[in-house]
Amino acid sequence: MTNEYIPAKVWTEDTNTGGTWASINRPTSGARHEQELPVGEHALQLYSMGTPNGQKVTIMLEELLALGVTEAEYDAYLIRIGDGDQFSSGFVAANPNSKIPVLVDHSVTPAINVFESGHILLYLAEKFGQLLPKELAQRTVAMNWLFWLQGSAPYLGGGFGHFYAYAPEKLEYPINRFTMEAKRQLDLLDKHLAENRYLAGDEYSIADIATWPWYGNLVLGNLYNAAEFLDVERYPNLLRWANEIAERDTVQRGRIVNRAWGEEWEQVPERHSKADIDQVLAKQPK
Ligand SMILES: N[C@@H](CCC(=O)N[C@@H](CS)C(=O)NCC(=O)O)C(=O)O
Repeated sequence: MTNEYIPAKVWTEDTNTGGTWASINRPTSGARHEQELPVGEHALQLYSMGTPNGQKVTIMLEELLALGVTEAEYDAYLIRIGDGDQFSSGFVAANPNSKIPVLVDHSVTPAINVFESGHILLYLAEKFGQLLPKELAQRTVAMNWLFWLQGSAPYLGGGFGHFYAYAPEKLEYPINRFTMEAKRQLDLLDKHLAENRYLAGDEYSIADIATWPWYGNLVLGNLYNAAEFLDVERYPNLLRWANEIAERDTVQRGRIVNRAWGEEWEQVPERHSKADIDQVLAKQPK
């Protein structure tokens, strides 16, 4: 391996790295343009995009609705991160970190802004008393895996996925480094799921809802087109779990919200009522 790059004494912004996300990246935070966020009729307002981090929250909201929690009705607005919508003054006021998803809860005054997808899941689980085991030991297992996911997925997305799928050049060193870590994570999940139906044992929880959009989608071939490269057949327990969760009606509904790419029957850019998803799913070939 050769390396002709010698870092400058001080890094400056004029370095153009190229690649899919280069045009929106800057080394500063804060709003870049003035624009308020739209607000719909429901108490819960979600500003997101159907990436794995976005899917976590829309799957959670669909799970809550399926459990009969009518207060979980929500409006979901599409934030086009490639166009820089996350840098509007309205979005930054709700989430100064400028990353989807962000949830605004208008059921209380003043409204509460909730950012970080793992925290949004916990906020909703606690608010509605659902999808988080009540008993301390099992709740702790669920929280272990929820925190694990939040800490681990960036190695999969920002590490493996970035260098395998998005970087302008295929670079051997980072692809090897992050493939090693991604496969270690897959092996860890596979071993845990050999002994457990769900991440927190026998109870489906926010730990599964956080993890499926990343590792479930990955092994099912829905993320980075990397299932063959990662030889996912080596993780049968993880595949069993991924397939079982993929079959849930709630997951099939939640995964297509705030999505504006792919097949016609998997695109619900905005969601304001149950019918918005029903109409799109009805187009799916039988
Ligand atoms: N730790 C955050 C990560 C959120 C995140 O990385 N969101 C990405 C899309 S998946 C994003 O908004 N990227 C836009 C940008 O980086 O400007 C969470 O879990 O909510």
